[in-house]
Amino acid sequence: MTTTPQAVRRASPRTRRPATPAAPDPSAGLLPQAEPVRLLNPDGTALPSRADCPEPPVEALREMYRRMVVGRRFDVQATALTKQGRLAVYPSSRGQEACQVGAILALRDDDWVFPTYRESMALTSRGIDPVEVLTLLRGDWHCGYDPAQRHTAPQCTPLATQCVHAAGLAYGESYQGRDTVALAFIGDGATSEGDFHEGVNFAAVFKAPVVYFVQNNKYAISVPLSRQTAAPSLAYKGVGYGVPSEQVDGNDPVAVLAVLTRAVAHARAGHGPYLVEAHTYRMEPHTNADDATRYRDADEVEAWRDRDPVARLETYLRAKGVLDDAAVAAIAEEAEAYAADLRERMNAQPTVDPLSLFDHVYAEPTPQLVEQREQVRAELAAARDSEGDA
Ligand SMILES: Cc1ncc(C[n+]2csc(CCOP(=O)(O)OP(=O)(O)O)c2C)c(N)n1
Ligand SMILES: [Mg+2]
Repeated sequence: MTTTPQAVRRASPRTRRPATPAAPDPSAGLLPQAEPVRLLNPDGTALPSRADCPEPPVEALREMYRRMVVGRRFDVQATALTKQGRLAVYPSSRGQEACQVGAILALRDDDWVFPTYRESMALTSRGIDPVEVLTLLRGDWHCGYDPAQRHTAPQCTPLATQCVHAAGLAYGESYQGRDTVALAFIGDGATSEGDFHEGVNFAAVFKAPVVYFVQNNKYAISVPLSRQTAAPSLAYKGVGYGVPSEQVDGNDPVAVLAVLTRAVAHARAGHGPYLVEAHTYRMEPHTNADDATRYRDADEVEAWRDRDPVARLETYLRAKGVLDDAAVAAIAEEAEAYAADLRERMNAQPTVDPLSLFDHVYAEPTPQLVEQREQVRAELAAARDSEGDA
C-alpha cells in the first residue's frame, strides 16, 4: 500500500516524530517587564498589590516620606546657596526624591553607595553632614566626608566611572566573604558611556553584588532621551550582559523602594548584579548654571508636577491613616531647622584656597603642575593687588 501525503497528514497524531523540546529562552528572567512597576497612581491612590513586588512595611514608608521632605528642603537651600555665592555649582534632584531616598533605604549602613554629582540628597539622606556633602560643590579638592567610614564613594563627575568602581569594590567584598552590596547611581545619558558597559559586564561575569540604579530623568543636560538611545528602555541594556533588569515608576516612592529592595536582596544572595531603571524627571535645570527653557517646554515640566513623588506618598500615607496634619507639620518644621542650620554653617565656612587644588594630585608634582600652580598663584596675587589699589 502506498501512503499518500494526505494519509500521512491524517495519521500524523500517531506517526509524527516527537517534537523537539523548545530550547529554554536564554533571556528568561532577565528582561524587564514591558511597563514600569507601579504601586501607586499618580494621585497617590493605591493600585492592587502585586505578589512579585511586595509593598515595603509602612514604617519604612513613613521614614521615606520624612527623608523626602527634608531632602527637598535641603535641595532648595543648596540652590539658594549658589545664588548667595556660597556654592560654586549645584545639580538639583528636585522631582527625583523617591529615587534618592529609596536607594538609601533599600541598603544597609555597611553597604556601599557610588554616587554622581546629582546625589547630594541621597547622601544627606544617608545621614552624612550636608556641609560635608557640599564640600566638592563649593570647589574644594576633597569630598568632605571619609568614604571608607561612610561606605560612600566621592560624588563622581566624570560620567559612569563609578560603575567600574562599584563592580570592583563589590567583587572584592564578596571575594573576602562579606555580603556587602554596592549601589551605583547613574543617569540616562551616562548609560551611553563605555564605563557603564564595562562595569555592568565585569559585574555580571564575576557575579559582583552591584545594583546599577539608572535614574532616567529624561535629559543629559540639553540632550533629550530620544537623542541618546534607540533602546526600548534603558533597562533593556542589562539583558545583553546577562543582568536581570526592571523598570519602575521613579516618582512612585512605594514602587521604587519595593523594586530596589528586591534588587538588593538579589545581589546580596549571591546572584550577581541587577539593573533598575527608574522613570523620573529632572524638574530643575541641569545645574544652576543651565537655562532649561532653551531646550524644553514649560508644558512638559508642568505635566510632571502632577506626578510629584512627595505629594503622592503623603496622600497615600494619609489615606492609610499613618500620617496626619500634626506629623506633616512636625516634619516640615524639622526640614526648616535642617535648612537653617545648613545656611548658617555654610555662611561661617572659610573660603577655599584655590592653590590647595594642586597639593594632593601627585606625591611628587609634575613640572607642568608646578608651572600651573605658579601661574595661579601669580594671578591671585595680581587680583589681590588690584583690589588693594581700588
Ligand atoms: C566623561 C564625561 N563626559 C561628559 C561630561 C559632561 N557632562 C556632565 S553632566 C552630563 C550629562 C549627564 O546626563 P545624565 O547621565 O542623564 O545625568 P543627569 O545629569 O541627568 O543626572 C554631561 C554630558 C562629563 N562630566 N564626563
Ligand atoms: Mg539625565
